[in-house]
Amino acid sequence: MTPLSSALWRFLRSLRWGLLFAPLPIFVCMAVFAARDNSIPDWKQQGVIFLDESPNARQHPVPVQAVHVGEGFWSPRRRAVTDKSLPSLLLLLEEHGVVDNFRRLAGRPELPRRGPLYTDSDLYKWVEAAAWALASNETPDAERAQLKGDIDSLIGHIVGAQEPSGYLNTYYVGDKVHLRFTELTRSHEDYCLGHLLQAGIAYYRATGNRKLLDTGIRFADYVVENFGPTKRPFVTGHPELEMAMVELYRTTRQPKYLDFARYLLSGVERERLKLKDSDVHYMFSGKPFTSRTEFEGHAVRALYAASGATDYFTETGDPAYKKTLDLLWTDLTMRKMYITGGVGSRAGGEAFGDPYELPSEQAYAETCAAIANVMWNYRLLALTGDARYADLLERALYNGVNSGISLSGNLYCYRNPLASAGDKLRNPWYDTTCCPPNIQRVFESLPAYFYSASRDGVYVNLYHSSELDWHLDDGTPYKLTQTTNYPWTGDVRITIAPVHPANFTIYVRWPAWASSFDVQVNGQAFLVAPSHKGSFMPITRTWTAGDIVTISLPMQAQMMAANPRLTDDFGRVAVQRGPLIYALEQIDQNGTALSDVFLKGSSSFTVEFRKDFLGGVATLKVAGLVTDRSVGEEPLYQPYAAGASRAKHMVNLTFVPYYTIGNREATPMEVWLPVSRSEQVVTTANSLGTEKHSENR
Ligand code: FUB
Ligand code: ZN
Repeated sequence: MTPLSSALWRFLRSLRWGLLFAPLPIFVCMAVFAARDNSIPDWKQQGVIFLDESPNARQHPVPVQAVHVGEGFWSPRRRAVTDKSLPSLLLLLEEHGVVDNFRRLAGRPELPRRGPLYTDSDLYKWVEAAAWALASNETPDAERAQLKGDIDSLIGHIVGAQEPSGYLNTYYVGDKVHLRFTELTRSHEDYCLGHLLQAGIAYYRATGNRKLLDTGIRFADYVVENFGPTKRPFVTGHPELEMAMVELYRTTRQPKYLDFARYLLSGVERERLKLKDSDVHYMFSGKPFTSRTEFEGHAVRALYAASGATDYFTETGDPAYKKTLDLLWTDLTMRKMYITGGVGSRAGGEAFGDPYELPSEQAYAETCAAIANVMWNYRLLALTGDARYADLLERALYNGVNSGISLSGNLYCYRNPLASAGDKLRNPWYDTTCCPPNIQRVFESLPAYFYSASRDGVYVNLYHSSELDWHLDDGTPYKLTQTTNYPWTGDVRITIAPVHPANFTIYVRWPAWASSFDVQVNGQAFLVAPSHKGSFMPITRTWTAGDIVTISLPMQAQMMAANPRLTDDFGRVAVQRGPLIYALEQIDQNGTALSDVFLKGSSSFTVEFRKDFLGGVATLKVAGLVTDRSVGEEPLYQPYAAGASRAKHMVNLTFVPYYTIGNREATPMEVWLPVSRSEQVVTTANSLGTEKHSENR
């Protein structure tokens, strides 16, 4: 629908009961409803998720195409994905037979089927990422042409592999045909279909081309026609299809896809499928979503399920879902998440741990799980307009997701630990290569996350130099331009230019980490009560072209402590500046062993901007302490008092942003550093002229 017809529809919807007794308006009203039900929304209006017609959505995400990204924090990261990551990963997908798996079914039977049973999803995710690159205003023409050619050729292979029934999976073919949809707890047929749909939707939203979308629809229809409460039973062994089915509903307005999402989330097939307790625990699927009270099992599966359930709630408003989503969010943020926004404490089962089980060195924190955290919080943010979800999205994005790809753009973390003895963290390829194309699709679609429209105006979700070229709910076009060097500095300047003066609200975010939030409108201090950190501040007025909002955020580094129940981090601190978590890498500490370093409880940090270091970062310098004798030489257990007289001397420490770790040689790394327990420092000069301290720790 065009913005105008969409506004007309909403106007009539608001009047529909009052119009009951007026035949002509009723007739008009019905005609508009009928037109709406059958009309396919305009692809140019659609973002990563499309919520313009979702009854419970507070925010309406904007399309990727509506945002021009200026130079800033994310521009080199996104450029690395477009220039290096996408082409190199496609070569690797070719090399490992992932594309041949499709060619094999499209007329090349001599080719072997290679790789684990979920490889189709990796190619679909690559296509989705490349599609968002086409939608991105920053993708250079030559690369755009190359990507378009690559996508079209891949779509040719994908379409060629589809069976007339609509079934499409490169693993369950030949002698495995009889196993189709019979081993759903492991088969990933559901997961691959979900990614096929998301890729098809992305390509459609980027170009208007329906070819891959229609391929996905044929397979989705096959599933919807053959499975359900009165047909064959279905369960998502790896949740993903829930999100995809709701997005397909939003794209086509066909209720059967929303109904199927409801069926998947209802978890009613436990008996028919003879699912074990361990299955429903691990898959986070197979029992009613609304019966969940905490996160458990496989982290990516659980967070994808929560994302799909949020999508479902956004369309239906079923209150049982919101209650469950709130419980789960509290469980995640109070007990089960790393400070980086990473998720998943255990390598065994790639799983959530018990409450407060968040080991640093053993952390699994798969990149896909941090991405799922972003996806979930993006949906919750859109649903509610509540800034706490933007805060969490930002935390996971800048840290736990961002660490997942090297500065060079062609090496990837699968695990993102918070401490390391010097392990190699990144590789170009994993046999289970789910994370690399996942991170690509997030970075390529990132501009759409910066802003969201709403009925009453626009939300500035994330701070970054950029220009939003969009329209108000009544169709009035405007441009919003943001200039900032965030998160290195905390000043943001927003200029607004509607085509004519218009009354609406600009929501600007006071991040939870910021102790103050100074806002000016056209040079005048702006205050609105109540305002508090971790909220959006609404600025409502008649905006005229050239109006300026300036924001100032304090960017002091601060030491963060974990809940004492998180025993792994007890007595330790992490360093955060703005949304960025910092880490110490041994390579920067002039020979000091990281395992002998302590921080003082009242440290003050100096910021140093280094343009040519790690792609351009702000490092943090602080005076810390190092033991005179390595703690490795101390006994395993000793009287408490012995630790109190441990001799230490001062050392200058340099912190780097966590996302940059592991980009040089392999070196020990630590996010959580032990802190001295006492500020009673006895200082003596040692022979080297450095200060020597004896203190409690
Ligand atoms: O199972 C498919 C993907 O592989 C999951 O999302 C990841 O966690 C990894 O297990
Ligand atoms: Zn992954």
